[in-house]
Amino acid sequence: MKIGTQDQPFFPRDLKEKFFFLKEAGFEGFEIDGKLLVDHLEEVKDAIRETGLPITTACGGYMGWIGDFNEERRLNGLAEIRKILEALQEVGGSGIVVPAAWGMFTYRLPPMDAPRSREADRKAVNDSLLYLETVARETGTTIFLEPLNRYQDHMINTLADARSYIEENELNNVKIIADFYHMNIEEDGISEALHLNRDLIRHIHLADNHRFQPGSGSLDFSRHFNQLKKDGYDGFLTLECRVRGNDPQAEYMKALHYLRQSLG
Ligand code: LER
Ligand code: MN
Repeated sequence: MKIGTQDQPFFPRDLKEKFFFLKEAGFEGFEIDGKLLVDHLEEVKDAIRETGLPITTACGGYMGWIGDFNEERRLNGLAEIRKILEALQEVGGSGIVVPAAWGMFTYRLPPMDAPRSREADRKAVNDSLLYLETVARETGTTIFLEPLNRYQDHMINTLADARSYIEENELNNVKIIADFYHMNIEEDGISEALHLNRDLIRHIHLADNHRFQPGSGSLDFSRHFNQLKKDGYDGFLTLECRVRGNDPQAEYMKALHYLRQSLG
């Protein structure tokens, strides 16, 4: 298993400097914002060539969720995701991380009445995934479908939810991304859910129980990594977390060290 990271405010802003910094820090891959990739494709290619640091995946950087309530926005999101997948193909990235939606609606906070039925939710997500399945096939990429916790999305919260869409539509280019932070809220057990869905998990996001840097909270990373090892997971573990402490950069390096130790 390799360790990657998303961007952080304390990384250099300049793209090439960012890549050199990440390489030097010991990260093995970078999960890039989709818009940053599309808008700076040539610069990203140069940075990969000069540092050898790969782009693993993209996350975000498009307007309109695959399960958007607004049809025009949903279709716009799909068109932008297509562009991101085409760019990923050019840089050798494996695919894009997509939730059903993020911050659009939750059943758990007022007003609690959804503006659309569960059947219509499902149809929107199904339609989007069937379309993205063909784009992923054409571009040799993968759609990593991401369950989010109940406060961030009302449609796909557990790995089992994500699996049900993949199975119902017989999708081959849509897989599951397991995010430890969301799993800690939604799953009965992180290791157990990882094991049950081992055939579909192809990407992982890491944060501790409170979404701060791994090692600062209560998750048992060694235990979950051992489970992944036993199940033959050989994909990326990508840091997606907030950072607290007086010196965020030093805390982040501490978290990377902690993860390497937990990997054994
Ligand atoms: C949002 O909480 C999240 O986990 C991101 O990966 C969004 O896809
Ligand atoms: Mn995530």
